Amino acid sequence: MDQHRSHNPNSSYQNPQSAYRRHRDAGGRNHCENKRSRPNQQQQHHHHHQSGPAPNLSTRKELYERDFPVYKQPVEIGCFSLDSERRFFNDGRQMRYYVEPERNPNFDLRDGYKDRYIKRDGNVKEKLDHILRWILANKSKLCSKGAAASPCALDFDFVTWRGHLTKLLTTPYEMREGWLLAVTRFKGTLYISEVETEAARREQENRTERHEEMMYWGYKFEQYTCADDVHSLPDPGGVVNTNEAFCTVVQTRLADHRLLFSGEVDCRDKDPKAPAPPACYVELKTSAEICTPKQRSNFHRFKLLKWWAQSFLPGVPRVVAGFKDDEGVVVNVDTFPISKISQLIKNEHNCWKPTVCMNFCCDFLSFVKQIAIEDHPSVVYLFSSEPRRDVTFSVHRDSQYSFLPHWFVEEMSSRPDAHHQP
Ligand code: 0WD
Ligand code: CA
Repeated sequence: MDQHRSHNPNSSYQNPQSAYRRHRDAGGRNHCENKRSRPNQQQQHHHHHQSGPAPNLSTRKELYERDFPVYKQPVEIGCFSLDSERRFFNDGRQMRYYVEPERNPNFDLRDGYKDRYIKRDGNVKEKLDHILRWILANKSKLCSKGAAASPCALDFDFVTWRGHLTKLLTTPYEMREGWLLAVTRFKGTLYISEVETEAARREQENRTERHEEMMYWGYKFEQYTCADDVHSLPDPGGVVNTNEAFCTVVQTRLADHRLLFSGEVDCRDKDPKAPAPPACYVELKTSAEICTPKQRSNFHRFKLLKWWAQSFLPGVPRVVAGFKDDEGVVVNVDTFPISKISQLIKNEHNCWKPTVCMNFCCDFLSFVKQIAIEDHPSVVYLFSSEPRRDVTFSVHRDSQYSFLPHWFVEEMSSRPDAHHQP
C-alpha cells in the first residue's frame, strides 16, 4: 500500500501555516478587478476574516511542506464508456486488457498515422458533460436520502475530472503553464471545470506537424499493449480512434473535502485473480529514451511528478512506460509502481515532494469553498494560476464561462424519479 495514503483517523489534517495571503503583491494581477468579490458576512463569521481585499492563494512550495494530509483510499463507484463516435454509455464496454510486451519490443509508433488514425475533434469542449451524464444515470444511488420529495443533493463537496486535480497537485512546481478553473456551486456541491487559457489555445494552433504526429504515438503504444477482450491479443493493424475511452468514477476524501472525480483508464490487468478496481488498472505512457544523466534527472524531476500525481489520485498502482527513440520506435519498456516513485526521486537534489502537491490541492479546495459562496448554476468563480504567482479569482454571472447544462440543472432540480413515472 502506498506510504502516503493515510487511513489513520488520528493522522488528521492540520493547517498550521495558512497559505492565504491577505494582500496581493504589488502587481495587482486580478485580471477582472471590478468583479472581484469580497468575503461576505457569512464567510467572515465562519472564518474570522478581517474586512479588506479578498485573499489570494500562494503557490510557494515552502508553504506546503507539512504532514501528508489524509487521503482516503479511492473507491470506484462506477464507470462509463465513450464509443468511436464519442457517445456515452453507463458501462465498461470500452475497457481494455493489458498484454505485457517484451522488454525491448521495437514497436513502430509511426505506423498507421497517415491511414489508420481517427482523431477526436479537439474543438468540441465537453467540459464536465460526461460526468454529469453519469451522475444523472446513477442519480437514485447518489442522492442523499432526505425528505422523499426533495430534489437531489449530492454527498460530495467537489465534482471534477481527475486531470483537473492533477494540475492542482503539480501547481507549486509548474514553471511553464498556467491554468483557469471555473467553479460553480450548485445545490451545495462545487463543480470544477477547466477553461482553456489563451496561451494553451495559441500553442494548440501553432502545433508543428512533428508535434501532431508525436501526439499519435502515445495512442499507438496503447494499441500495441492492449487487447479488447480478456483472451484476445492486441491488434496493431487496427485503426486508432481517440474518441474511444473508458473512464472510472471514484469517490474519496482529501482532509475534509469529499471528492467525486472521473479519469480515463488505459487498461486493466487481465488476470482474473487481479485485485478489484482501481488496483487492477494500468496507466500507459511513452517517454523519450534516457541516454544521459541530465535526461535521467529531468525525467525524475518533471515526468515522474506528472505520472505520480495523475495515477496516485484515483489509486492506479502502476505506470507502464515505453521509452522511444527520435524515430518513434519503442526501444524498452519499464514498469513504475506508483508507491515506489517517491523513493526513486529522493536522490534528486531539490526535487518535488508528494506532500507539497497534496497540501496545495487541499488548501486550494478550502480556498474555493470560502470564495464560491453563491449557490447558482450560472454563476462562475474563475480561478487563475500563472507560474510563480498567487492564485487569483474573478466572479462571472451568466457569462461565456457558465458550464452546467440545462438538462443537468433541470433534472437535479426535479423531484426524484419525476420523469420516470410510467
Ligand atoms: O474538453 C475538455 N476540455 C477536457 C476533456 C479537458 C480534460 C478532460 N476531458 C475529458 C475527456 O472527456 C476525456 O475522456 O478527459 C477525459 C479524460 O479525463 P482525465 O483522465 O481527467 O484526463 P487526464 O488525466 O488529463 O488524461 C488522461 C488521458 C490522457 O492520457 P495521458 O496518458 O496522455 O495522460 O485522457 C486522454 C489522454 O489519453 N485525454 C483526453 N481525452 C480527450 N480529451 C483529453 C481531452 N481533452 N485530455 C487527455
Ligand atoms: Ca496514458
